Formats: sequence, structure tokens, C-alpha cells
Amino acid sequence: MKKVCVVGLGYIGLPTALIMATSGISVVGVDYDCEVISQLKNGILTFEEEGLQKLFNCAVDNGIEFTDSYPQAEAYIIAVPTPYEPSSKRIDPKYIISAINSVLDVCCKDAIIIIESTVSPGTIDKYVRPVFVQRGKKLGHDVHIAHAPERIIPGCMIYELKNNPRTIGVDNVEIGQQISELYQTFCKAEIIITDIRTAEMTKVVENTFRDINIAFANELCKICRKENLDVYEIIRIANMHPRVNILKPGPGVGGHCISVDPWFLVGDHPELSLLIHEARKINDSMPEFVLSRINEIMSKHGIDDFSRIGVYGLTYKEDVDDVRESPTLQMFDKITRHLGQVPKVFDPMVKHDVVPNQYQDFDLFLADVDVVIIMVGHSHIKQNMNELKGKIILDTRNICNLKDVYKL
Ligand code: SAJ
Repeated sequence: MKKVCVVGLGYIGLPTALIMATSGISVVGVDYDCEVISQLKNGILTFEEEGLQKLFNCAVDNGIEFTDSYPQAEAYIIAVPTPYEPSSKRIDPKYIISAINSVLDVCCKDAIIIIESTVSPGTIDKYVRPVFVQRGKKLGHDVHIAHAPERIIPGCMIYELKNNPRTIGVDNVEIGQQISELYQTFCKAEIIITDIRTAEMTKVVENTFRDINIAFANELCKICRKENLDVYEIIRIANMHPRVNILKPGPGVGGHCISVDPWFLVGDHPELSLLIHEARKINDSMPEFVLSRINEIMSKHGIDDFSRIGVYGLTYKEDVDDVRESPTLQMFDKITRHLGQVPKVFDPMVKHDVVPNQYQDFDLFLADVDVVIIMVGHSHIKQNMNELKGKIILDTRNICNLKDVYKL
């Protein structure tokens, strides 16, 4: 393919556009946010990710373009957000529909439109195909549609773009092969071609599997707390069994994937998705559980004032700068509703102020608090753990080996 347009230059679209441009494809990156386009045009990355700067420089050398207007291209990769409606938990496909309409305004005959955004199973039949009908475009004749859900993990995106197997859902195998050749320019792993509904379901199932398994670890954590047992030691020993692989308990599940996708199944099949729904509830209960641990520790030490509590970590997991749905923000939401104030907070990865009482200097933060709640296991805290000596510590990630540390 001579020219590919990537629509939506966020956490998935940007690395995808860059890696394609470095693989010899002519790439145009489109985003409706002029601010994002102007930053990228000025050589400023919009988020941090290992190896992204190097990839960006190489893509720029190879002539990648960034624009807010849709160009004519042979293939369009759509990587826009797919939020869910908070009350029904059903997908809100408005960004995908709007992107497809914009593509149809400019695309040439036989263009291939590849949706990479995660969608709830059935979305393409229910919401996307009707757009082509409305626009008088015959699928499989005028244009082609495909679903190639992304699978890369923030923190390791570039490695995973190259090495993760991929799924391509299509109506027609020949189109699947053309898309497979496009992805093979940078992806060394196996590429499976299947139908669109199977691709949709597989993606959501992958993230739901992880959510359920994290929920199991979190439930064990609560049981062990009640029994006064060390959950980490129990998981360590249990995982020595050849067929057991328990994940890590933590302060909750954040990010815009695992905490969102299972809701699509719950929203569409409330009567059938009992385990999935329960797992969501368990993971969503963890920030409140951390709060109850903080209260226990405060009363044990006779502390009644939140102003001496310091929270380390705002992002949804270690070594990323993404704060979406983060357990810390979920916990702050509860604290503000109950107490009307939030504790002091520091995160070395978050350079702009997201909440009140946020520090940008680690030493100043430490000087102002007596209790430190480790919510995220950034490399930064692992390297500076000794600075926490003398503080009362609640370690929700099991990364601190200092004496008398409280665990979840
Ligand atoms: N977490 C735990 N315990 C664990 C593992 C994770 O509490 O043992 C927490 C993390 O701290 C974080 C959340 O779960 O808050 C999710 O983190 P993650 O690293 O498991 O996953 P994401 O959301 O960064 O990326 C996931 C990945 N999906 C799977 O591993 C099945 C990634 O491959 C997908 O591309 C991504 O979702 C997506 O965009 O769908």
C-alpha cells in the first residue's frame, strides 16, 4: 500500500503511525485536536513511552505528515476512543461513526477502513455498517471494512507492536491478506485472519480474562487480610504449582482498557455475565479497601488529620504517564465525597497538575508528610525507597522491603 492514514493520534494511533512510517510506508496521521497536531508538528510528543522519541525522529525523517484534515489514502486505520455510556454500560460509538463519515468524504474506491479501537461485540454490524448504507457505499465493492484490534501494553508498546500476534477480522479473505501484508511490514508475529464478529469478541475477551484474574487476586487479598495471612507469600507458593498462575493484588484496576471492556459484555448480556460483573465490582472496590486500610493505620498511630498523609503515584500503573481511571483518582473521588479534602500527592511521571495538593518535588513532598501510601510501583520509588525510612508506609504494590511496612 502506498499511502496509509492513521486516524486518532492517541496512545495507540501515534505509535502505530510512527512504526508504519519507519517501515517504509507513506503515513499521514490525522487528529481532530489541533493542539495535538501542532505539538507533533513542532516535534513534541504528546505522551511518554519507552523508545517513542527515537521512533518519532525516524518517522519524521521518513516524511510522516500530521494534519487535522483527512487525506485521500488507500487504507485508513481508525484508533479513536470508544467510551461506554455510564448508566447502561453499552458502547458509545460516536467517535468511530464520525471518523468513518470523514473517511467516506475523501477516500478513493477500494479503500480499506481498519478499525483498531476496541469495540463491543456486534458494534460493526449494529452501528458501523449502517453508516455505509446511509452514505450509499457498498461494502466489499466501493470500500472495505476490517477490525484489527490493538493489543499493545502501555510501557512496552513498541516491542509489542513488533512482537505480538494480531487478529484481523474481515468479510473477505483477500482483503484480510492485503491488511496482513501491511501489518507484516513491522509485525514479526503470527497474524490471524478471521471474521469481524470473532475479532470483536476476542479482543474484549482478552481484557475480561485479565480483569477476572486480577479480581481473584484482589479477593484473596481481602480474605487473607481478614485471616491475618500474608497473601503475597500464599500466591508465591501457590504459583509454584505448574498449572496455577495467580496475578498480583493491587489498589484497583485502571487504564482505559481492562476497567472498561468487560462492561461491554455486562451491558449487552447482564443476565449471562455474572462472573464478569462480580469481577468488575471487586476491582472497583479496591480503592475503597485501600482507604479503609489508611483509616486503620491512622487510628493505630493516633493520626486524625489527612494533611500529613502523602500518596505516591497518580497513574494507573507503573512507569506510564496515563492517569485515566487510575486507582488513585478513584480513591480521591471517594475521599473528596466523604471528607471534602484530598491528601498530598506526588508522581514523578505526571508533570502537570491533575489534583489539588500535588507536588512536583519529591523531597518537598516527603518533608510535608508522615504517612506514605504507595499506590504505583514506578521505577523511581524502587530506586529511592531508602528515602522513605522513618515514614509510616502502606505499600499497596508489595515493592517495599523496609521494616514495619503495612501491606494491603
Ligand atoms: N493490575 C493489577 N494486578 C496485576 C496486573 C495488573 O492490579 O497483576 C492492574 C494495573 O496496575 C492496572 C490495571 O490492572 O491498573 C491494568 O494494567 P495492565 O498492565 O494489566 O493492562 P493495560 O490496561 O495497561 O493493557 C491491557 C492489555 N491487555 C491484556 O493484558 C489482556 C493490553 O495488551 C491491551 O492492549 C490493552 O489492555 C488495551 O488497550 O486493550
